[in-house]
Amino acid sequence: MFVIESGLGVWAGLGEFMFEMIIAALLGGLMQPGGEATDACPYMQDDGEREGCALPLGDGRVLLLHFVLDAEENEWGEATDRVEFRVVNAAGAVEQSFGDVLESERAYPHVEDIDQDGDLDLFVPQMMGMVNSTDRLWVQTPDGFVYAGETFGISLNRAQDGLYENVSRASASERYHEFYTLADNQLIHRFTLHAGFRMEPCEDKARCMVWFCRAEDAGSLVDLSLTVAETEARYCPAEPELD
Ligand SMILES: [Ca+2]
Repeated sequence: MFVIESGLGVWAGLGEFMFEMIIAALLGGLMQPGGEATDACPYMQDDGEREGCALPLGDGRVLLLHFVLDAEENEWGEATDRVEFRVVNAAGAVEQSFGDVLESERAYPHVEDIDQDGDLDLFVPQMMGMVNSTDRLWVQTPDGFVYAGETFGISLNRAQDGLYENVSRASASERYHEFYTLADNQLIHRFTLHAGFRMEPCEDKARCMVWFCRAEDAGSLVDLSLTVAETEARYCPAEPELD
């Protein structure tokens, strides 16, 4: 890593070779325009406090992160952190500044092109359990990042019919499959499928392991022109084979 000790004014007058080096550093998410060296964001902080870092957005643009400890208070009156973002283009100009709450103690925000439109979108982690977490999603648009909504589970993924799915672990043998739509930069929860194995009385044994999948929290099915039966038939996962 290297550090350029110069302000933005001097920066504009640098030679072509230096300029290319700076762009290369920006592409790697290593340096903040204006001089300060910035590391690429890790996925998780092992110990200590999170430090400022950068997420490459492509085309020489980077998303710079700055953490403000104990800046907010959540609904339980607990102090939580805040993260400030700056989108900086290849010329070193700030395109957008915005911020968000960051309730997760260890996880860093990360970028991923969730809607596959070629622009990286931003996930800001909130409450984290052993497996599941809540993330706040910011979709990148031509006008910058726009807050879209919250998602809960292991990770949000594209599913069939333009829906998005996030699977959360309810227990060792049960999962919740949360389905969303993402349109007009709004992530909207549509329905939940509860699936897994459970023990039930059966004929030849006292109890048997039985596969189940049922729609819950399905108030938005009407908007999707789906009945509960159609939803379960179309979106329930196949019964996995047991060893
Ligand atoms: Ca995208």
